[in-house]
Amino acid sequence: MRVVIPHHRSFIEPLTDLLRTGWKPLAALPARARWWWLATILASVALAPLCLSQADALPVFALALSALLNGLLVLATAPRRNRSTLLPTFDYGGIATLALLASFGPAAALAAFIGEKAAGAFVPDASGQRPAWVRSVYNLAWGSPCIVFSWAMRGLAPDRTLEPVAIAACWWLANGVLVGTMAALAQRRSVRDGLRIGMTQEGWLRLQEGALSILAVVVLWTNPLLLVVVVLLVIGQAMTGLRLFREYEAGAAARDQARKDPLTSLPNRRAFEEALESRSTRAAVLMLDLDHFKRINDTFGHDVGDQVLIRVAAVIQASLGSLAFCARLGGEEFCALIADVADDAEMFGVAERVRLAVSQLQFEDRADLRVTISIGAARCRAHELNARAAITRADQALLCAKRNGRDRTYVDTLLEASLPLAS
Ligand code: GH3
Ligand code: MG
Ligand code: MG
Repeated sequence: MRVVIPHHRSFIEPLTDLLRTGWKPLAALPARARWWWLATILASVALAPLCLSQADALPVFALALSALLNGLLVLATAPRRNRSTLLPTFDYGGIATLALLASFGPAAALAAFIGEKAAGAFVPDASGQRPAWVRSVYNLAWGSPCIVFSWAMRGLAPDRTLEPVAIAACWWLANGVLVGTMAALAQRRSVRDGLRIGMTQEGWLRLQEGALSILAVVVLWTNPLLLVVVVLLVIGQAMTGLRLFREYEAGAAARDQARKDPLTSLPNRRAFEEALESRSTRAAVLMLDLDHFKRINDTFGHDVGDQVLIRVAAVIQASLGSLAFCARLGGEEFCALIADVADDAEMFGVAERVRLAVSQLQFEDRADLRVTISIGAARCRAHELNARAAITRADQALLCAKRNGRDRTYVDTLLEASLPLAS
């Protein structure tokens, strides 16, 4: 007799799911950004015991409490609607971390920081970029070395009142340098560029944090009753956060608009260029061009031409689904970046599916209107830094498809095999 063990979804499964899918955005980073990320994680792991050993005989429960309180603060202050919008405000350590660093030392600050990041990991992420938990680990990776560095530098201050100033200044510096370097590596910029970003854009946010924290700590030391001032400062920080993120939202909407083709609503060339930067190693590119589109315009008029473009865009998008990033490059040219393709045969199959779907398009009031497309397809190669080389090859394949009768798909490797001299 077979014993059937009922399958319970253990708590491990969501965790492994999370790890599997959560790794993807990291895997899409350029290699040197990944190495930097790994190095900072290792550094933070190595520095944590040092932090804890420096704790000024702080009771363990105070540590746990500060972490918990800070975590709860993040969850409580993030608004229920669109919580993720406010998340980054508290994502950067802020008053709690710095005040704790100045008053109780790195162990307390680290615990609070970890609590905040852990809480951040459970706030839903709507940005569509990295999952919140990856951002949390990411921030922990640079945050911990920053805390230790800042604490170690407190000796620069001539007296105890100025100590928090030294700590805050060093926190700001270390934060800016680390975040900027990471940003530069992730965006394939030079480290110098990254430092500039870190010290300006990122740095200003942290400078404000630092200034508020210094005030908070000094105020606490001079008169404990002035705790009210600290509370006001925290509220002020939250208001600044709200304003900042309204600006962020408006900026993000404007950015989205600048990356959208108004006619077909597909991403435009600019958005496509950006998507190319984060392609996977198994990506493929399709270049798609309508056949004799000029004739359609000339025969049926420009308005009908526009309708054809809209319908074709929708068909391309629908037949490729969420696995591909489709864009209108301009005119009657489209392009698709397919995330994961095993071999040329699979790529050809996908392209043919799109081509057939377009050729079956029906226009109710114009039975005589037939639309076809030609497609050039190429897969990215492991040694190529980005998908640009694949685009060039797909373009050449498209040209051959046009020359050889249109309404067909050509794959770049077939050209190379049959035309060894046409390099
Ligand atoms: P081929 O098969 O070789 O690609 O021929 P074609 O006629 O499709 O290509 P060609 O590049 O000669 O013509 C493209 C035409 O697309 C010319 C241009 O007027 C038209 N076009 C470009 N953008 C738009 C648009 O937004 N709307 C409309 N209706 N037509 C457009
Ligand atoms: Mg054309
Ligand atoms: Mg064209």
